Amino acid sequence: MSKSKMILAVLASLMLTIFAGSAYADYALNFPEPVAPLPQQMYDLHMLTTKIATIIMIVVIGIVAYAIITFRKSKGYEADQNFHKSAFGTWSWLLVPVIVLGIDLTIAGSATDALKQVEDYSQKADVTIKVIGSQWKWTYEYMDDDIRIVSNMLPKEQAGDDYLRAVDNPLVLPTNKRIRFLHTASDVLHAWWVPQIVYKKDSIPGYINETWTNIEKEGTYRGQCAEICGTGHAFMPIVVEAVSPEKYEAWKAEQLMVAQAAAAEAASDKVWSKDELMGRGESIYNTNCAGCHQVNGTGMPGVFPALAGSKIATGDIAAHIEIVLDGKSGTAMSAWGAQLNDLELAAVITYERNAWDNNTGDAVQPADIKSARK
Ligand code: HEC
Ligand SMILES: [Cu+2]
Repeated sequence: MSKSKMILAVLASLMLTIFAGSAYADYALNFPEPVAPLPQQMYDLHMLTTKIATIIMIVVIGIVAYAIITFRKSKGYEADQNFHKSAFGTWSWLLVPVIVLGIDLTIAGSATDALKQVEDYSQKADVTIKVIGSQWKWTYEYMDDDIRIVSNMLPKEQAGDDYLRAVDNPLVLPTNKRIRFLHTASDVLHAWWVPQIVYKKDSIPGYINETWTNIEKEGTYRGQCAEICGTGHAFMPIVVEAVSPEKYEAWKAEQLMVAQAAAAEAASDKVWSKDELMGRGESIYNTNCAGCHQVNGTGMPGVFPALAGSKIATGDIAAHIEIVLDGKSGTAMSAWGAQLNDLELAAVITYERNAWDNNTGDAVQPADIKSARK
């Protein structure tokens, strides 16, 4: 192939990649279209500034190109020593800053309104969600209802084409309601970022940031953590499922029913077999604990202790229950007593005491947890 043919082929394949349509929809050139009024306003601002910047770029490059060609030395051009005395030379010093200021104020005018809305907390929210970032998952607490969702990235085998974008439990939200997000984190800085539905603010441990939205269209909206938060930063995607208020109410009722059934089950005096507890404990462990202690229980040397062969996980049961219930203040090990019910705690502790060759043979019962709670 000749050189020019090769360049043509490369160009053609580039064009194909850019314009090939649906297969490459995810690699669009611009931001995804917002589905809420305030993000839409921000998107429009972005388009306005991009257009202005493009026009300025074309004008400036045009003038520079014209000057390079017209006033070049090889043509014998001699610099005009009296340019500054001409009318244009005199007034352009005033004119250019005025034009620049005019453009700035045009942008600032629209931006001020958007900024004012970002900080507008005066309206009552219909739904309030506390969004907690942690290494490396998102937890959503529905403040008006007793619902709590832990959202983990799906492994490659389950996610397929949506690998790095799919989660086990999405955040479900109603459309056409004022939604208030309270952002915080349990360990390091994170940032919950779903540009189609809401603007971004940092999630900071011990501090609460607020954002709000009103989603106008049903659909699945994706995002990710937007603050480098450690080695698992790329593995905390976000999925928001926006549904009609009716569907939302139905979903909520179902969640509450499931939670109630789970609470009733945990409160019953049934004595569980070790195998039953192990079966439940594994998934609870993988969802809540493996982020730090790792799926195979090896932890991360110097940061998160290994549970495989750990003194606590193979020693005194009371001490094991205590650290899981109350956590260890000043470390990343949080108190799970408020987050998991008695059965879940019994199951996860039983799992830790028997998985990875810990083989203590212990089966911790919900009743043991209940009495340890005091
Ligand atoms: C955010 C990270 C993190 C998560 C998630 C986490 N832990 Fe821990 N865990 C730690 C750290 C750090 C320690 C060490 C605390 C210390 O310094 O004593 C620890 C210690 C422990 C210990 C004592 C181990 C030993 O030998 O010292 C047990 C048992 C334990 N965690 C169980 C759990 C269980 C059960 C879960 C899930 C319900 C869990 N952890 C989730 C960070 C975590
Ligand atoms: Cu993060």
